[in-house]
Parts: sequence; structure tokens; C-alpha cells
Amino acid sequence: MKIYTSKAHECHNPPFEIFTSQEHVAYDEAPRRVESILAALGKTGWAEISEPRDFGLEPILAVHSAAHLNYLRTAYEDWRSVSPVEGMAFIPYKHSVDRETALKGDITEPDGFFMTDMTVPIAPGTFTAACASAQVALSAAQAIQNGEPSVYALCRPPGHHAGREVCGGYCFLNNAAIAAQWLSQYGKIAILDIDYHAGNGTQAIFYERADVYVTSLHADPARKYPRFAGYAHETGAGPGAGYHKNYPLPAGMDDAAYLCILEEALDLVAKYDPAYLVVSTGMDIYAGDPLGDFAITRQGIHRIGQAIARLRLPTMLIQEGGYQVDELGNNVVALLSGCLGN
Ligand code: SP5
Ligand code: ZN
Repeated sequence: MKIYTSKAHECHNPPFEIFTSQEHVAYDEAPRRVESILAALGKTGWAEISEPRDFGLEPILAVHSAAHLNYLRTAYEDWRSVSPVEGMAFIPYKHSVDRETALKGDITEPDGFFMTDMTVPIAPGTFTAACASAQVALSAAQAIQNGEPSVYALCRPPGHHAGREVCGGYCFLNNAAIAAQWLSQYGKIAILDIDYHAGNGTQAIFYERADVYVTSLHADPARKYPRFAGYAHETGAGPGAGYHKNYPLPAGMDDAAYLCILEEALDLVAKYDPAYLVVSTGMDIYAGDPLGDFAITRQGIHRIGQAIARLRLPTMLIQEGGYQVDELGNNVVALLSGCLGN
């Protein structure tokens, strides 16, 4: 299997994150996540690992606004120019609700306008790492467009919580959306999001489009991040009405229950008849993930891969979350080997 990854992910290494009523917690979305995945892939006989091609900024700007990209590029330096602290990352606490009004104003200060929450610290290398992560996704997209049956994009930072003009939930640029948007010039696209968290960024980006079908299995947002999207009644709007499908799930989902719902989701993907499938693969569905509460086993993850492969669609799998780092690599290998029919 062709696999893309970039060492530039290491440039994004925030020293800590902040949660409600907690300060300075170790940053879960850390570089060692990629090390775990590469170590496990290295032990297989089938992983062909390459550096991404550079597609430039144009395909990123097809999803994100120029203002958003410019913010990511300049926010750290802007903040440093007014902050004397060394070795920190920029974590603004003011976030915009009324975007229309705010955009008409003059956003000259580095602040939280382009963020939904405080889990997206901007470190010195965040822009570099986020752009490289998007190039990894685009390289995988091009590989399936060139006829590869299944390709894995080892993206870091992840992307599915990033909207057109907002970072959030460890995500800065929406890698899956950038890949799907690029692929959509060649046919209809389906995105299947199996990360534990609802992919609110991906949902928002394609919500009014019929040429990109998005379906997602995730923890019920009524009890888990991102809280404000991912509900069952959200099914698309305008020309996209009927082209979005959410499966909010309770705690404790086991292999049998999960695979049953996945089969329904995959049947709907098959009915949509896409030219390409993009899978946002979060391994935080794994039992024992520090951020999740599902009970999916390694074997269950393998069976998810097999179920995806039964669609027989050109498929790219994009890494999203997964924070049980010791098991992360083995879980990714279980998923991908299932996709390969191993
Ligand atoms: C891509 C992805 O999986 N993003 C996840 C974002 C989840 N953000 C909220 C996490 C709340 C965690 N609560 C405390 C954990 C302390 N280690
Ligand atoms: Zn997640």
C-alpha cells in the first residue's frame, strides 16, 4: 500500500493544552503519535512510504479562506511581538460567534476569530506542519486518482474539526476536505468519517453540496466534543439536502453494534455511487482511548477495514485522531491490513 507522510509534522509540537478548569495538560495530539504509526507500519511487508508532492496553496485555498491561511501563517509571530514569553504556543481565549459582524470589522490583532476552541495552540511551526499535512492528503488523493486501489495519508496535525475559516479540536486545515475537494473535479466523492468525534469541519464545508456525500459515525455530540454539530437531524441543506448523514452513538459501542451501523452507512455510500471514497480514520474509537468511551477492539478495527474494502471503491484513508499512543500504530495497521484483504 502506498503511504504518504512528512517529517514536517514535527514542527507542530505545542508544549501544553488547556481544558475546562484545567491548565497545562500534556498535548495529546503529539509527534509521538506518528512515531507509533511509522514503527508499526515498518514491521509490515506492504508499507511503501513516500514523501508528499507539493501541490502549492491553491488546493488548500479551494477549501479555506485566504484570511484563515494568513492567520495561521502570521498568528504566532504577531503574538510573540506583544508577548515576552519564550517556549509557549499562542492560545487565545476569545472566540467569535457572530462571524458576519466580526468580518466587517477590522481584525488586526492576533486573536481567536479563526478558532472554535482552545485546543488549537499555534506553535512556531504549526503553519508549516499543517500545510505539509494537507500536501500528504493531496498526494494520497492523486495516487487513487492515478489508479491505486487504496492509499493511506499519515496526516498530522489532523483536520476534520477545521472549517473553512476556523481551527478547532487539534485541527488547523481540513485535510480530508482538501483531498475531497481536489478529487471532486474527477467525479462524485463520498467521505466516511469514523473518528470518535463528529467531523464538524467536514460537515460544514460540504453541507450544501450534492457532489460530496458525507457520513459520520461518532460519539453523540450531546455529551462529547464538538457539541454543536453531528446530530442525526443534520442531513444537509439547499442543493446538499439529503447528502449528509450522521450516526451519533452512545458510550460503550462494541464491535458488533458498531459494525452493524457501519454496514448501514456503507450501504448508503454504495447507493450514492461515488467515484472515490475518502475515509477520515480516527483511532480514538479504540477501547481505552483517553479521549473516547467506545469498546472497539483491534479485531473490530480490522473488520472495519474489511467492510470498507468490500465497497471496492478507490479509497484514501486519512489519519485523524487516536490518543492511546502505544496501541495507535498497531490499530492503524489492523485497519489498513483489513482494507488490503489481509
Ligand atoms: C482530531 C480529534 O480527535 N480531535 C479531538 C478533539 C477533542 N477535544 C476535546 C478533548 C477533551 C479532552 N478532555 C481532557 C483530556 C485530558 N488529557
Ligand atoms: Zn477524534
